[in-house]
Amino acid sequence: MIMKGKKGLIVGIANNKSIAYGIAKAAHKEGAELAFTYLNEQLEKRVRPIAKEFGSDKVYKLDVNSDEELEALTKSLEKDFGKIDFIVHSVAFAPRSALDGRFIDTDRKSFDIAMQTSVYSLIALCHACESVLNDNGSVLTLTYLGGPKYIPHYNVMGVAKAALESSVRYLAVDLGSRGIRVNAISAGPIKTLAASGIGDFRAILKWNEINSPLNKNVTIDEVGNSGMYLLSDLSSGVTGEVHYVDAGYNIMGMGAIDQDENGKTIMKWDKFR
Ligand code: 0WD
Repeated sequence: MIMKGKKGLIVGIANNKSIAYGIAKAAHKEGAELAFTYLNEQLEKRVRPIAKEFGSDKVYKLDVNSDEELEALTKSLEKDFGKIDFIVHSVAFAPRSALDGRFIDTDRKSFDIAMQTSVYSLIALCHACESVLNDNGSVLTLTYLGGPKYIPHYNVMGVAKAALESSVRYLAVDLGSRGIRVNAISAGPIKTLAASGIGDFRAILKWNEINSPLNKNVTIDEVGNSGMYLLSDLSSGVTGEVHYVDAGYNIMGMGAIDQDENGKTIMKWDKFR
């Protein structure tokens, strides 16, 4: 029980397919006490039963774009949950229209929305929670390979993830003097509500499965288990990192090679066409 005695805040559960749900599940299994947030009333109906599943009645409304709600959250947290040891930030959004077509056509408003919700939200959350976070705490966010590399359709969200990964490094320095660590997990593609907004997502999943060293896609449980390392004291010497949990896909410089029935060398992808 590596999280026994630790309290944490989980931001970004939409349903039980969410990556944040996988992390909450693993944290609960390892003995952590959890508090949750929901974006709106529609999602509250999903998040409350999930909190209950993990033995918690600490559920708060939070739109990460609202300074008022961030302030209210920290006040409520301190009052009825006390100081916390970790935060999971698992939030991203871009208008669907910006996740298709040419990146060059990204309009100013979509760019702002994507950056505010997917990047500034981490900074704002850390700033708001600074006073309720215990020394030697841990902050974890979720990113994707579309930040450092080109991924079809990821567009403005790729730029947002690059900025998020950079923010992780700057926040790691600011909070490092109190022993608070800030890291990201770069997860492989997983079918969630947010992912359904990305064009050709099924093809992306298949491509990753075929071309990753482990020949599979990762699950939210695998991301959750890896998250336990970064949230727990096991990683007390690790901060500012982007840790890949993607079945190894990011190490590949070229798609995997295979052989057809005649022993001829082909791209593994060709077998699935
Ligand atoms: O393939 C994937 N699914 C990957 C996701 C691969 C690598 C990284 N990620 C990242 C996402 O970019 C995101 O940062 O993981 C994080 C979590 O995404 P998810 O678990 O894939 O998606 P989902 O279950 O939809 O949870 C994201 C939630 C929102 O869901 P919806 O679908 O309603 O947008 O983020 C929350 C919301 O619950 N959210 C907000 N929370 C507070 N304030 C806001 C907001 N303004 N906007 C979205």
